[in-house]
Amino acid sequence: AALAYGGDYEKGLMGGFNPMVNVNSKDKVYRLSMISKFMNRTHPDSTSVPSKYSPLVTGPLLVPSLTHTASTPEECLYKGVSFYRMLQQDDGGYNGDYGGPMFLLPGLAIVWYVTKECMERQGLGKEDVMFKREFREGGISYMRNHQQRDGGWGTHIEGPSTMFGTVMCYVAVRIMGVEREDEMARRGREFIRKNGGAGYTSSWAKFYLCILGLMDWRSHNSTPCEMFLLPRWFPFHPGRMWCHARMVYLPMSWLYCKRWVYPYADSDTLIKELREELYEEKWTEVEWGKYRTTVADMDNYSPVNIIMKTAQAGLDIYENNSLFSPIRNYLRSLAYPFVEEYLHAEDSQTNYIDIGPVNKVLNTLISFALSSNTPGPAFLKHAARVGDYLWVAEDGVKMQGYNGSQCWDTSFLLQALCEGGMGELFGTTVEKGMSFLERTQILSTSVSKSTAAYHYEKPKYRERYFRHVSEGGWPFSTSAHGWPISDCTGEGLKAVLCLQKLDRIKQATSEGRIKVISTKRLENAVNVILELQNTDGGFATYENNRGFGWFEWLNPSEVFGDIMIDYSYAECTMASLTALREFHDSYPTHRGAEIKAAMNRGSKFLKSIQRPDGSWYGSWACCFCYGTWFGVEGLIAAGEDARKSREVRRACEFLMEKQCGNGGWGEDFRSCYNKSYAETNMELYGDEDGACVVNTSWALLALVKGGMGGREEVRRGVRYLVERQLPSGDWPQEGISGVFNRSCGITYTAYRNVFPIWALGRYDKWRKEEGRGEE
Ligand code: LAN
Repeated sequence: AALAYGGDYEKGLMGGFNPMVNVNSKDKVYRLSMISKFMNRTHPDSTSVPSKYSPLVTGPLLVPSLTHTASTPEECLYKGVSFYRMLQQDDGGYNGDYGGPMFLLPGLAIVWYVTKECMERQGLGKEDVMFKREFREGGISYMRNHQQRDGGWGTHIEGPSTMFGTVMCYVAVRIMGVEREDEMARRGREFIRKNGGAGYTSSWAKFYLCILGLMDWRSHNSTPCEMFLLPRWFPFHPGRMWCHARMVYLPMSWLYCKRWVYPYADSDTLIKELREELYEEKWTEVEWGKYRTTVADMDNYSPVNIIMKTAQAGLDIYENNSLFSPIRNYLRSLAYPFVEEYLHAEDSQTNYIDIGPVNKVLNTLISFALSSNTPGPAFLKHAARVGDYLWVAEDGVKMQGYNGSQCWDTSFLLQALCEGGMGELFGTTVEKGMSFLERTQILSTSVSKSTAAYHYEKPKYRERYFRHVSEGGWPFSTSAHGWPISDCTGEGLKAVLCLQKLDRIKQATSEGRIKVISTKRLENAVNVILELQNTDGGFATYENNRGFGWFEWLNPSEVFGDIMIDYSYAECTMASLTALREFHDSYPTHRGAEIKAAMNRGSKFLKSIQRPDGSWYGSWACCFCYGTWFGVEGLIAAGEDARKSREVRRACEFLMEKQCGNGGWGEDFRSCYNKSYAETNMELYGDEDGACVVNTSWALLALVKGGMGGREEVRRGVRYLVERQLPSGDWPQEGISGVFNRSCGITYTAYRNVFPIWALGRYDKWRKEEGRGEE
């Protein structure tokens, strides 16, 4: 069974396993059954791999060994690639499990429920167009697997229970069909009631409760859509916010201002039951106004600032005092048309995928509401792309944090292969990868004039919908998604630049098997990057930083930190700088002076955010090992001499100091949360010494780059990677690697393959250049 549009079922199963609280015991069984799926697959490259490296090669079959483990780093490297290339998709990209957050599937379930009930009650058919029964059943298993011992659910799979996670998941399992007396439901309900009832959940969960008719809109803070009427120069304009915050604010403001509620809530028995289950007090006696400001401590990662609290109190009067209704109604009548047009623009620019999983489900609901609560054409287009976000894995069906990490993972792997000198050997893999990157670059001129991409790239529309230039950029996932990102563009560009030097790729392009990526297209990519540099010299994610630090005082989310503006990040800065450097080396005449100036400013920025202990904070993965790798790589690309640089030395010293007893590196998720280095929490994950392969690889990448290849620390780190490799050539999936908004973990299953391969490849190259033998 194909898992809809995002990927295929078999590969879904390969997606990787997250060691979370309840499912550990099944790990081994799943791994073996996954590998067996590949036993009969012939890979076109098999014959070119020296059999020395694939001990079980028989005839044209390359089969990962289930018993043999690598003994040298080089063998380990080839085994790692031999395994991982089998997971390449037919389109040349990679796809992996991108789950982690627990609050996403519930959003989908809630929108599915209200739309399906409306359709059914109006006699419009029962068909579950947006969320099929098999997936819902898988979703229930997912919830069962991730329920914690205390009965709650976390905000993400490895976090402790929060009211946010619990209320969302509880409501989700009930509406997906779990009975009130089911053990999981009973325990979940107890957790909620013990913590004061659903009124103490955080604002996003309250939002969904209001939609379902499980909470009165009085309990939700004002989310005025009038904000979009403000003039562009206004210091606090939604167009200045981080695009993810803006794109969630947009549908939320529409639904809030309309006070949209599931129209059959009052006559729905399940809703009536839930109204009893979620609160301590009787539903009819709840004083809704009081819940507007309540939130459980466990959810309150970034408490709402006093300034925002005051603003919210003022807005509460504006929303509920009849004195203001004429002006409110007037302003809203002006704002709705633009908000609706903007929602539509986002849908069509992204082919109904939308920038992320939250606005995806809210926009879907609005498309339904806008066609008088019936499944109109826009709703059906939305429904058709729900599958892009779903993933079938060992722990159940989940909604992913994005429509995948395809482009990002593929760019890393390809760079790793090139750097490790394996590009020619694994020719089919790189050829398919190159073709994927070619098709994934965001273009507006080569697509049909009738498509949204062509239309919206015009400056007039970009301006209108607060979009940055897209043409030439690379996205994180697919070109259909279409939002370019600084570092994804950087990594994509670097991958293309190194691939283009390979004979195999030259041959494939000259024979017409893959399309040429013209110099113009590379220049466009550089243009996207240069345009994205902030005035502080750093690079943010999708757009320039358009706001101010004080926007964070207005962060209403409670559960997330640093979400209001697009900040400059170490990671985005490094990827942009290294890409500019590589490009400049190959094409020195194109905007040469500007590129040099950009690199200088970028380098200064990186130095300015290096911490006194030599490390960099990583915002998008866990945590200081990740950030420090980016810092080192970025500085060196921007011209720092690894051997002489004080900054690079300090960074390397930081890393070496953090090495664990067994030679690996590891770090706890609390590093991200608390912004200070935390050793692995051994009770939860990691091996006996708290190290894991992903962090070890980042540390090794930084150290070898930083000129420490000959150090004992590096040799031991490499040894660690060899020892941790599984007989198949895969590495174990360990603790959650990714993070966003400081507090939410997100799984990157590709990291356990891509980064060990890259680190070993870099080490191997260094070793050969130094003329050293295998240890
Ligand atoms: C991502 C995924 C990719 C990631 C990198 C490219 C790795 C990073 O270097 C820059 C930031 C970026 C683009 C990023 C930002 C935040 C995202 C989009 C995510 C972590 C994927 C999911 C997350 C998004 C905000 C989740 C939806 C939840 C909300 C709170 C809106």
